[in-house]
Amino acid sequence: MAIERTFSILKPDATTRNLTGAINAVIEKAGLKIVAQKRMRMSLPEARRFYAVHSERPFFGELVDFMVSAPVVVQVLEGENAIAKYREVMGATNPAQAAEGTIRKLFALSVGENSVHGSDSADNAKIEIAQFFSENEIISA
Ligand code: RTP
Ligand code: MG
Repeated sequence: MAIERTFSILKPDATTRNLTGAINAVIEKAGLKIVAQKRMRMSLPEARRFYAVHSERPFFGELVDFMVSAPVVVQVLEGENAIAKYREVMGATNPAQAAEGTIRKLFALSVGENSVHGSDSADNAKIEIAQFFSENEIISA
């Protein structure tokens, strides 16, 4: 299996409840390596661009407002099969449907305030990583 990179966000509901370390522990325990990380405040244009695929969805306004409401931690995760593995570790979008032990089961508050984002494909991982990190900020070894 190939070593992949995926893009992760610890969302405002996680940072405001001081869960950065607790979530990172779950990520690392799953064998994913945090090869880049920064805490930042997302701007409105950045959030709109990031979630542009959802711009026609009824929850778009709410989603963007939430993402700019408090700091986020953006990350690049690396490991075997990292994209699918992180989706598994995150759990279902709606925490009520998330499996035991997943980040969303452990920490998420609701379908909106669901603690983490993870890329859903290799193409999107590339695009999302490039939106927030330059290659020299990603330290694999
Ligand atoms: P993400 O993109 O954040 O990793 O989450 P996901 O793939 O599991 O979910 P997606 O369908 O891509 O939706 C993106 C984010 O929008 C919010 N959402 N709210 N109120 C709602 O019905 C609703 N549906 C989705 C969630 O924060 C979701 O993570
Ligand atoms: Mg998604």
